Amino acid sequence: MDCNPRSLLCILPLLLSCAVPVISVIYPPNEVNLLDSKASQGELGWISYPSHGWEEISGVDEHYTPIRTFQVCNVMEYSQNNWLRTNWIPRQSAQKIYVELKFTLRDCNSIPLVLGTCKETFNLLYLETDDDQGSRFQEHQFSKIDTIAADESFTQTDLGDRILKLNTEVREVGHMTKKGFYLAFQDVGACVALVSVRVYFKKCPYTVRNLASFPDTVPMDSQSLVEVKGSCVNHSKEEEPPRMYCSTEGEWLVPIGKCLCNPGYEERSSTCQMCRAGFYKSTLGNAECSKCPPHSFSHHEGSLHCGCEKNYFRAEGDPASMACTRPPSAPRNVISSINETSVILEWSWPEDAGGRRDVTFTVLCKRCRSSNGGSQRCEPCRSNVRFLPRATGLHNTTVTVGDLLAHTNYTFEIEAQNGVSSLAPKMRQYAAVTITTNQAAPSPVTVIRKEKTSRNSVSLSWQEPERPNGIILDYEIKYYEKEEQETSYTILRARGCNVTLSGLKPNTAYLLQIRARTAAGYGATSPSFQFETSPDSAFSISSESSQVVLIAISSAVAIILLTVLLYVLIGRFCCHSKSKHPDEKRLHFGNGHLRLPGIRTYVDPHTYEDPSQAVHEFAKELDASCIAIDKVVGAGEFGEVCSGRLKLPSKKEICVAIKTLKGGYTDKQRRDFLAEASIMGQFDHPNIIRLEGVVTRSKPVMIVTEYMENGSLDSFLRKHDAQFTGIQLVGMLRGIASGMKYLSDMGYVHRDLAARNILVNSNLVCKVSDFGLSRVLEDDPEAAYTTRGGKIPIRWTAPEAIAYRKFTSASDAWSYGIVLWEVMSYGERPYWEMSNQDVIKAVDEGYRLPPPMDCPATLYQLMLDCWQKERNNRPKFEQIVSILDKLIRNPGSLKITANTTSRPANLLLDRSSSEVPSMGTMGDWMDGMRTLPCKEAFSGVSYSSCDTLAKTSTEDLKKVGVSIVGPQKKIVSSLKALDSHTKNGPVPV
Ligand code: ACK
Repeated sequence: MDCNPRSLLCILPLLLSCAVPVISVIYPPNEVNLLDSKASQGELGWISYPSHGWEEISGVDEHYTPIRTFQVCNVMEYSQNNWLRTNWIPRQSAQKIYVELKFTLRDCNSIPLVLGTCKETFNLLYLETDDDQGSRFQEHQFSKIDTIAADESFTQTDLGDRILKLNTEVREVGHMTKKGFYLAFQDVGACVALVSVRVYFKKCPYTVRNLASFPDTVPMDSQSLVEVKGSCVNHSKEEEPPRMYCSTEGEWLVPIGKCLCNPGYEERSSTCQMCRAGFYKSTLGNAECSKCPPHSFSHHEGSLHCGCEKNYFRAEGDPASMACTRPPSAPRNVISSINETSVILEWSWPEDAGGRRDVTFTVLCKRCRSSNGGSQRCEPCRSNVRFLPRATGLHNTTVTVGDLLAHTNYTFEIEAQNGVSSLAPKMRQYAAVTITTNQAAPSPVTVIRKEKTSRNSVSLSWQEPERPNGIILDYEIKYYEKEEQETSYTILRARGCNVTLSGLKPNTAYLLQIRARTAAGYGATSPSFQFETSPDSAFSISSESSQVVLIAISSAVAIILLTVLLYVLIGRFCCHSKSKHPDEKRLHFGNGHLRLPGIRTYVDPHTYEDPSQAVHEFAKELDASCIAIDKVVGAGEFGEVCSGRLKLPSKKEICVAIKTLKGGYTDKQRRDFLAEASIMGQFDHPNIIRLEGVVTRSKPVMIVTEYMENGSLDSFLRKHDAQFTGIQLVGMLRGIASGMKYLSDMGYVHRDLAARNILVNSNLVCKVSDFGLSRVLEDDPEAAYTTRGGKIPIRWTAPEAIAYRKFTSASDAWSYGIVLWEVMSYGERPYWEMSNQDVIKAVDEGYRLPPPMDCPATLYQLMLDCWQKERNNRPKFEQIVSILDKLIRNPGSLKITANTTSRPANLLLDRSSSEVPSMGTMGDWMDGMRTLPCKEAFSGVSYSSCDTLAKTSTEDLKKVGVSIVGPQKKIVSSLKALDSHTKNGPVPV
């Protein structure tokens, strides 16, 4: 239809024939249509009254959607009253309805020839009914809603054309109560086209806010809001009751409260969705699902937490977000420092803490004993063992364990634990350390008894301390008058557990305390013990008391005399040690013996007030310009050891070894370093390393000694395994023994005699080296901490020196026995790889090193003699030199080798169970015989050859008076051995 504005009927804006795609109209979601004329493609069937008034025609809307429209344009006629009534519209839940009209309306001016009846409005009316009244129509039943006028009828184009304009008008119809209603359009003479009629009401549409769903809600027609309760969406829970208000305009307002997704669910598009595999959510909340932490997994959807991988665990309090963890590895580098009967254990943090920070340490104490079969039997330590700060739950990597038993083996198991250790008992690891406690001072005397009391004396006895921790050497008894309160007291010593105190005042109260002393020192003092002397009943002194007085007087005189004598001796001793001239230092308590004038003795440089004075007394100061250093040959604790040359004025250049003191030393280090020179400088013997001099006035500080081409004996022997003849070895040993004899004659105890401290020159001459004081041992890599923080080279040291630091020439003799073994085994490590603790134990239990391969029996016997437990039974160095001299003179005797069948499987020979026959030289053997009952019988008998002796039978021995079974057997077996060796002939030298 051509829409010419001049054409009367052109009131529709668009043409029906225009073929364009249909665009469906989307209404706002809060509007619910009750009627939409556009939605109907067919006839709407509305009633027109009169029938020539409103007419239904098809057309297109502004979107070219086919629509049904109504139009009326009876502008040429008078008295128009044309009604158009809709079908009955059910109200549904609406209280207020909206009517949206879209229409075009021609203004009367645009219509040519119009006769003055033309109108530009129409009326909108409604009728409420509870049911459809069909075609029944009565005008007066309708109520007017409004008169509808066009806002604009035409729009002026740029070209001056006027285009019909579509008007939209919306009217509300107030509180509806009936089930439905009709709308009516009354035309009173306008030219109008009703393009669309939409009737709707507003609602708050279904929505989900804060995971709560709110249903479609029809608002009230008044101004008040409708409060609506929400319900939590699936898999969610109310955190706070969700509510919202629905406004009259169909809008949701003020959401309050919310719901949260259940564990295992997360919020996705306003719903709670299951966590995907590999994710978890353990809590109620709107957080997203989290990825499984390390070492955990979730194979299923909706996991609340992730399971731990194999060998990984989660402790009870561990959050689900924490990685699964495992027990820590064992602590590392356990170090024990024994101090008497306590031990400080230190260790390093485990390599793997299992992924946790809550690592603590637990120390388990076990007391271990070796059973007869050699296996260890351990039992938990006594409950009174003290742990400082405690045994369990340690946060630091150290603990002090006290109140252990002395000389006892303990094993400590140190376990690192964390929060999951209890969940994996099989995975728990610990580090163990075995220690043997040292000596300890005795525990206090607790029981003291009064045996007898008189006026002037009292006899007391007491019980030995519960834990003597060694042999009690004596007791110190301290007593004083109670009234004097310790301002003056008397101290006595007693060897046994009783004492009589005399010279006491009658009728007086005394307090007394006792403490026991062992090699480890004094124990704690006993509690004070009070006693009273009897009252003085007579004025005269009884004969008994006069006797006591006499004894007391004579004792006092004797004590005074002794004190004076001692004072004189000690006074002289002190004067000498502090005097300047070495020759004057003649009186000394070297090696525990009073040394007599006329024998040169060693002077401890520490007895000098200024030890550096000692250096200059015993060592020559060299000018550094006389020394040329060639190369470094080794390293000592204080610095490098170099080889070089020394050229003194008017002397031949000689090769020297130069020990240097590295820079940055302390005063003490300098003193200790030079102490060696002070000691060495006092010696002058072919088997003691010779001191050439020292450099102290320039830097570096140096000690210059003769050069020993073959270096240390141990490495030298290892380099030349099995390359020497027996005689050569014995020659070396003789040299060492001779050097040691010299040292012991000087009163010097070496304390660290070992092959590594013997130097060998190009002529295979062995010289004792490495002197010093305590630092010799500190220096020695073999030295291990044992007693009171001191270091001792366990494998070389006599048991008494290990146990209570009794270092004497006799303990040096023990060490010599070990050197002997080292030499004969060409530098083998004594006791191989046994631990120090095991060595101490084994030696203590009587085991001794077995003879080295091919070791002459005589030498092995010498070793065993050096290793006598009783130190006084060990040979003196003088005797050792003499034995070796005799061997050298009679090399054939070296042919007899000691029994080696037990080597190496049964490495140690049980000396306690097997008597090793003495295989010394004939001379030694005869020397040995002197201690036997038959010594007189042998004297005067001349044994010119071994044959003669070998043929001696038990019977023969009986004839000469040897009737004791032991010695007879010993002699015969010795003879047999000698016989076999003489038959084999002498060893070629
Ligand atoms: O076994 P060696 O070569 O001999 O290595 C050590 C090193 O220095 C550290 O002590 C060597 N050494 C020590 N004193 C002397 C010396 N007087 N002559 C030659 N080498 C020596 C020792």
